Amino acid sequence: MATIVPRVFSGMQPTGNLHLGNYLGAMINWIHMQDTHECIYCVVDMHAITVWQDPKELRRAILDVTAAYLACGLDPRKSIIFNQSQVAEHAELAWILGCVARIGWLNRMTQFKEKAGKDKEAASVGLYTYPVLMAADIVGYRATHVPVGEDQKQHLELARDIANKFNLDYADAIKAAGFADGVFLVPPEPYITGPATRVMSLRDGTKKMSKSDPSDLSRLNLTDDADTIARKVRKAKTDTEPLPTAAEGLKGRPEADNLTGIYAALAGESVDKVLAQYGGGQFSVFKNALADLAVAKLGPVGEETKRLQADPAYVERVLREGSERARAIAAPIMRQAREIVGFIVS
Ligand code: AQP
Repeated sequence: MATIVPRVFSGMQPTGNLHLGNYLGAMINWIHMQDTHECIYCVVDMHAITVWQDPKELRRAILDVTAAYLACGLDPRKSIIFNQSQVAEHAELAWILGCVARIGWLNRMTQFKEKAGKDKEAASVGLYTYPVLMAADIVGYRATHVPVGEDQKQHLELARDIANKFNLDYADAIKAAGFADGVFLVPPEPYITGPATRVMSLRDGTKKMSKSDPSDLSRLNLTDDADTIARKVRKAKTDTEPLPTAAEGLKGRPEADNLTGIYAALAGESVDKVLAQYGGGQFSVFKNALADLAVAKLGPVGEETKRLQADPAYVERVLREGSERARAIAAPIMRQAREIVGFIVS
């Protein structure tokens, strides 16, 4: 009963087009882990509405993000692919975990501070408690590994703290339920690895590449066509110095650092190797090479995404079947959670 199965859970928000940061920071690991782990990949639509979304746009974005998942190489025969709102256990467990988490813990979340901006009183309660729902998403499947970008590290630490506190608060009930080691909720391990765990904006090397940046020039979307990719790379902000010949020369040069990191990640090479080839030369030469590389890597993903977007019935079926499989895992865990906290389960 208390066996812990190695299990991966992660998700992306349908708040716009997926971009190179989502791809290099998380997706690349998601794809590889399909062959070594049981994987559950979610389109986190409930997280999306922490900021108001137009309902028609949201519905389309859920299908678009799912199409992008499939186009990147997530395989519904290997992984469970579904959207969060179709599995009600996420919301139910989030309520219980919200009663375990402390306000002081949430007050320390830097992403809330960034997203809420100056007028925190006007932010939604959902935006504030978002990390609790994220914890429920993960621990509700007793997932052990969570592949994410660097920006999610703090939320993952919080998820571990919540799981540990739940296990302590309900230690006797957990043992009585048959979990001899006292671990009912499994503290998840963040899996933050790869050459580009934090991809920065093409317009400002100090800001994260993000779906919600108002400037489309700040990111490479997975659906951008070849001309658009080339134009965005050419327009990417750089400084006036030529590229250095070794990685240490990138210190204090955020834009050069970002672009060489992107090149290295896409080419599967080290930054030093990239600089050995392009260091000392003009940015324009390097940018042309980067544009060609990005078109070669992202072009096929964009084409396949568009093909799948034209077949919404198939994409909906993937989500429906994935939701059923996800529910089959989450429902018994939720039932145990209800019993452990003392609810009457009939
Ligand atoms: N710039 C990035 N570099 C590396 N990884 C990134 N991720 C996001 N941006 C970068 C990783 O992608 C996964 C999904 O992220 P998300 O959709 O849940 O939301 P987010 O982290 O808030 O990403 P965005 O693009 O910035 O969305 P908006 O603008 O809507 O807030 C996560 O694993 C994340 O780490």
